[in-house]
Amino acid sequence: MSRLVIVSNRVADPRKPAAGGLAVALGESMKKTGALWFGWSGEIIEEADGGVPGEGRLHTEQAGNIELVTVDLCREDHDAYYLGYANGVLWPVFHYRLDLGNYEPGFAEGYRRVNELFARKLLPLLRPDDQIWVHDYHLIPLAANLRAMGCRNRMGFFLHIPMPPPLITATIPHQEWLMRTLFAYDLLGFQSDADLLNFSHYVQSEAHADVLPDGRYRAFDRTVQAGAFPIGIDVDELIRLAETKEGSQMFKRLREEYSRRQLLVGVDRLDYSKGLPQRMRTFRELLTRFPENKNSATLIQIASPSREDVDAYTNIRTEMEHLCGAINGDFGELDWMPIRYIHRTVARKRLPGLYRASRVGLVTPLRDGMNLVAKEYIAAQDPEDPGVLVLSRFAGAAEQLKEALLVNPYDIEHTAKVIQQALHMPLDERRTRHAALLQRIKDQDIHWWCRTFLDTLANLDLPPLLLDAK
Ligand code: ADQ
Repeated sequence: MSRLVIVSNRVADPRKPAAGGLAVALGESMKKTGALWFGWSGEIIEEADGGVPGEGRLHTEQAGNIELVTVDLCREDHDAYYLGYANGVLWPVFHYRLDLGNYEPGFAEGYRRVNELFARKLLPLLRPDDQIWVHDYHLIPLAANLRAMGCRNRMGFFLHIPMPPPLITATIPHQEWLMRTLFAYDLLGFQSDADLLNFSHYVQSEAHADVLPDGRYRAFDRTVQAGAFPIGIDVDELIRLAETKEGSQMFKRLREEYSRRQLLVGVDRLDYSKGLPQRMRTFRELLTRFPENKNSATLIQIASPSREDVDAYTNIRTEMEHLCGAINGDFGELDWMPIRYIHRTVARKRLPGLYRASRVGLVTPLRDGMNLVAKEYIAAQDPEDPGVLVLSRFAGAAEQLKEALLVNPYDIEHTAKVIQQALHMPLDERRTRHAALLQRIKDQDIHWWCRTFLDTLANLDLPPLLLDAK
């Protein structure tokens, strides 16, 4: 069995409680074969302390039979690669927010430099039969860099965020180069069929690729396989967490506190793609249009701080504070506040109890690759008395979770009506919808996702060729 090499912007010790679902799932695959996990150390070295562009010190740590290898970045590289091209250009554009892109000329150069640095540091650590799995928009050109240095290993890439339509992709500075580097991989994974279709349209219209009869794409003297591999969650772990002492205490406390009221929940990073201001306006519309919800419907919105040093994120915090303050001021009573807004990360073990106590889960991003909160909300419900998921049709999850109530989050009036429907849904219908949703997230859970992607990569019959990264 060949060793697995994971490359992602950040690296986590899968044995630590804060590791998160992805790290745990990858950890499981990695444990089987032994593995190397490579990424940025999280350290930024200032120029005054010896930080040099395109250079970085390596750190190695052993986590069982997984080797964690990380590299430092100097300030200039970090700002151009991470804050700049990755989160200031690719993130907004891939989420259809051309207005929020920050197209400074030096960003692409820094992004290339860091990908080249990653490749240079990783190459000597590779064994000939390693399988390499690269994750997300930070590292699109990594395979092309590795191939240019002579690497012939099998390489797969998974894009966690949406793939936009061709003309949106075309707005990205250096997009021809960026998209061409995708062809250095052997397998490309997307979250949904819609993303795969956008990729397919792009390569046919912009790269003049041939689609082979078996569905593979041929361009730039390379053939690449592409598919949709919707990421899942660890459903059993979520159910277990909901039923632990801590989970059930949280559930009981909230149910007692809100015994005469209806709870709604939202859990997100504070990111403009998550549609939070629209959600707050929709909640106001719910209270105005259906006044019976006053002194009853209560929204707990947890929004964890995120990327606060990227310019496009500065306004959203102020906007949220303003909206929540205004709604609470206009509708609140001495003994009731409509919105409990928490601008912090909540410990993972507390989320299942919160989800379970909430009659409605609000997952209403304007655009999202998948959205794991939607799946966590379903997994945490009591099957005898489940809550209702209100889900944006623009989340990748909507392709799978058809039994949720699907909404257009830009349409505040209609979404408010759907939330009202969710709050009054009869028990029978709630159970039927929940059972179907639960089955779906069980069938395609995080283990299924890891296994399916890696098996597909391992079984490809493709001798890797070389591609110039320049
Ligand atoms: P994210 O944009 O981070 O991920 P999401 O899929 O919702 O979005 O995952 C967030 C995770 O963090 C969930 O497990 C959630 O429980 C947790 N989380 C979020 N807010 C939290 C809070 N305030 N406190 C505690 N925990 C919180 C990217 C893509 C998604 C894609 C994932 C995985 O943008 O579309 O689903 O990767 O591929």
